[in-house]
Amino acid sequence: MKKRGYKVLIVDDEPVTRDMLATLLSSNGYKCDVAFDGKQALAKMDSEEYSAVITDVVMPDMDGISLTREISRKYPLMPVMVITGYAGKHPPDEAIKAGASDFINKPFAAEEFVVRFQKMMSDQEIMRLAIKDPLTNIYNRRHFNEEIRREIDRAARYERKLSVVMLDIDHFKNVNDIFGHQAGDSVLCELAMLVEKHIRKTDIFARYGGEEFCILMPETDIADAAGFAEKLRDIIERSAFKNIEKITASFGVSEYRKDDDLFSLIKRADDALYIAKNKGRNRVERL
Ligand code: GH3
Ligand code: MG
Ligand code: MG
Repeated sequence: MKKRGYKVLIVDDEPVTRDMLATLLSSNGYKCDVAFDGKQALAKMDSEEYSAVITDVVMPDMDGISLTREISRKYPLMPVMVITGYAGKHPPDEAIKAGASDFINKPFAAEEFVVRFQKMMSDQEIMRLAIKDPLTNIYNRRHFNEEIRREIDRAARYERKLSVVMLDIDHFKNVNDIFGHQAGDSVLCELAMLVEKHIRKTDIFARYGGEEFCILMPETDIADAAGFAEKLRDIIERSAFKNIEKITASFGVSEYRKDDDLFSLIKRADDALYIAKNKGRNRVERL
């Protein structure tokens, strides 16, 4: 497995354990960073990207279980390994219930720790492959459909707003024909990054097909979703892309209605997109 660029955050108030873990992981090819408690760990995670977290349980300010709970809420894909030293006070299943991927009891053998850590990382990689699009590294259609089902249930049960924005690049075939498939691929990646920068943390953004993307917007009505789509349309039109300079995109927007299912909600966004294409592209339509 490729480890280059993998950075692990080690959270422990005891310098001895912290340094031991850092040495162990570094000698196995991982980059490491350290924090002395949960609060400092969360602050670091706000400004740095990590591939995994290893945390002790008993620490001042914020303990490892609370930290794990907070991480799984804020970063659902982050693998967390909890090092449990006081099995009596903190039963191991507490760590798993809080969202940890694995736990290991102190004291442990170095070899066991490394094997368990590597297993956790490869499980995480398999999970990532199942839900992410390999080109753009945003969610794939399968995961989007799972999320939309869940959000529809929530919108129905609690009578909440939910909208879908579908985006399709205009005349993308020309980009491939004129500049080549590789240039086309890099436009898809650049566009994904651009959109990701402008969505909310609670929005779900996915590559739905070739040059078609979907944004699921919980707690958003159709007027706000269409307003957001219009803003995005304008940003895309004004952005310079590598190699090809300009692209435009068309948008279709729909909002959850009582008795909608995944297919009917997406179909309205798709139909609206079709109208946007027919009316000349580079525009937003809603249905
Ligand atoms: P329209 O404005 O009607 O959407 O026109 P279009 O050319 O964008 O649409 P069309 O569906 O005719 O063509 C889509 C193109 O997207 C053709 C296909 O080769 C390209 N495409 C799909 N997936 C990828 C990909 O992963 N990489 C690249 N480079 N091109 C892709
Ligand atoms: Mg297109
Ligand atoms: Mg298309």
